[in-house]
Amino acid sequence: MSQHFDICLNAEVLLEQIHSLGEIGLDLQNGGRTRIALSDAEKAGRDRLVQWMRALDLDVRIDRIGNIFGTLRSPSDTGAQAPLMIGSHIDTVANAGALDGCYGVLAGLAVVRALREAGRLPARSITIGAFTNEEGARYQPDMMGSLVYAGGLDVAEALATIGTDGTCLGDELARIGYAGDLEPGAIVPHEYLELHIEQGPILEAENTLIGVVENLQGISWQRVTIQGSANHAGTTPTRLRHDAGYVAAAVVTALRQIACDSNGTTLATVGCMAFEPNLINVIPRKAEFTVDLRDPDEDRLLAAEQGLSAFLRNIAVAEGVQISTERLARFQPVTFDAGLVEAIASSAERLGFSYRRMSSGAGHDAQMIARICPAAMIFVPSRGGISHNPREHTDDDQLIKGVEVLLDVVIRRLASPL
Ligand code: HGY
Ligand code: MN
Ligand code: MN
Repeated sequence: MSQHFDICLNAEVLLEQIHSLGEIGLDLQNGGRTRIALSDAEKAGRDRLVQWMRALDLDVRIDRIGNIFGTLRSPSDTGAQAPLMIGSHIDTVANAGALDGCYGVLAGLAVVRALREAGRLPARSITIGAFTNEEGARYQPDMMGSLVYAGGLDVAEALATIGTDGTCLGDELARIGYAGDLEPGAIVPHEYLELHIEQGPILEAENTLIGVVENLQGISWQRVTIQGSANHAGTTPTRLRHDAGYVAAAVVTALRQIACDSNGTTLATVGCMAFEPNLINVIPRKAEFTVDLRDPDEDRLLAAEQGLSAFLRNIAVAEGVQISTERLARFQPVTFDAGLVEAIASSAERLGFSYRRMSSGAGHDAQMIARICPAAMIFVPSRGGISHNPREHTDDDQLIKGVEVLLDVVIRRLASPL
């Protein structure tokens, strides 16, 4: 229980809201929920969040890239005060768990609710943020809303993004009614906190409750297109083939080797792949696939990218195919604010919770907001290290304790609430 005895979390409402939001976009056939950015299901999730923000009497604003902000105004805020921001995202991948992103946004509401229910107002305004298109599944890059917000991507360019389904991001944002008027970045946070599930195996394996996230690894996303020649599967000798399918498979194997050669720090993933004409008896004339490379060290990430480029150059000549690449996202590793990191560790210590300092393998909005203000993250364990999967799970008491740490940090960062 939080040390601020008159300020208590309403755990019941927090868990109820996590469950309720998790019901939106349920996919009973494949499991989990799917609220891909700017889809009808995501709109429904947005509408529910705005409803909850309004029920807490927060000042709700939407910016031009659809980021949603709810602010609990401090009496000392005459309108120009930089708020303490708590944020994350509520869009999901396909067949996702209920916690990725949503936990952090609803934890922010829980912190504000605890102050409201204690009849307290913060010495500094608190803004809860839900950033657009964190997952980047339909429109790349990922963390797009927070990237625009932090000034890393021009809003007009982001709005013109064409999705994997051929839709225009700006049109979809307008269609779901979330093309706001607030200039991205108009609310400059004093500092930023993000509570998130670990989505990895470390905390559970070490039987540790709280992850004090010091840094976040670099991310490189690209789309690779291989142009070969279609031909008959039964009459074309191997030596005469320009087989885009074979080359794609060879690249996937080479990427695994690049990852293994890095002593495990570089991670390589080919998540999407399509062949044309995609018929059983035709040698593929075209293969298109995505490459996700990650490493905590920028030089090693660069080396992995260069290793891939060299492999593509060589195999294009060897197999007589044309290969082109398109960069989809590129973020360097980020180090979070030492003072905030220390505050999180102190709160975990004070509350008597086990904790350990760690890196984040996943990308998060915090890595973008860290460009414009001090930022840090808090993790809670993921059962089996599983995420981006309907089996994503964190025990209720772990979820609640994670928010207690967040509340403790917030109250101490805001000095004494009025
Ligand atoms: O890709 C990521 O790490 C995040 O889930 N968008
Ligand atoms: Mn997330
Ligand atoms: Mn995610």
